[in-house]
Amino acid sequence: MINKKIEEAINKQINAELYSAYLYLSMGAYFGAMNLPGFENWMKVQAQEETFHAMKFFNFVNERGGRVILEAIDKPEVEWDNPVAVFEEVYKHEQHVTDLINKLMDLAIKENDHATRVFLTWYIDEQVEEEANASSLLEKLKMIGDSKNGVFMMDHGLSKRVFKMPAKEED
Ligand code: OFO
Repeated sequence: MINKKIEEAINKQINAELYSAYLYLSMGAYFGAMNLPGFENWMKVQAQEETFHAMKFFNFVNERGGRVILEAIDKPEVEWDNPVAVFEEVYKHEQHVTDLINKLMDLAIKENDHATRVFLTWYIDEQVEEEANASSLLEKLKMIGDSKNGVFMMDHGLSKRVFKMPAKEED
């Protein structure tokens, strides 16, 4: 049986992950309107990953005999000044999510909840990757600067991204 404090904290994190999905979908819509379908695709795949993160927490709460409570999701921003501004926000947002996951881990340790502690290590690793991806795309965009050619090349590269279910979750 899951402890109430942990259940509440995970329910909040489910909302944060779904907000992340919503934010990235909004960024995808922004890129779609800019005629950058590769960037749009990257954001849509990112939104799928965030939904997966939320569902992994959702299933964990259920498995441990807890109750998932879904709250309203905040409205995300809809406009940015340019692609660099978008990826600055992605990077900042992922650092914020890392902080949330670290706080969840602190709570699991404080509450002696070993199952949650072990479960959260997946998210700790995932956040290292999330921050690295955001930071590397941000750096690339900064290097490209005002070159339209560079942005179109990058757009082509990002159009190849597909959502992959993490191997352990497939069966
Ligand atoms: Fe769920 O990792 Fe991004 O936000």
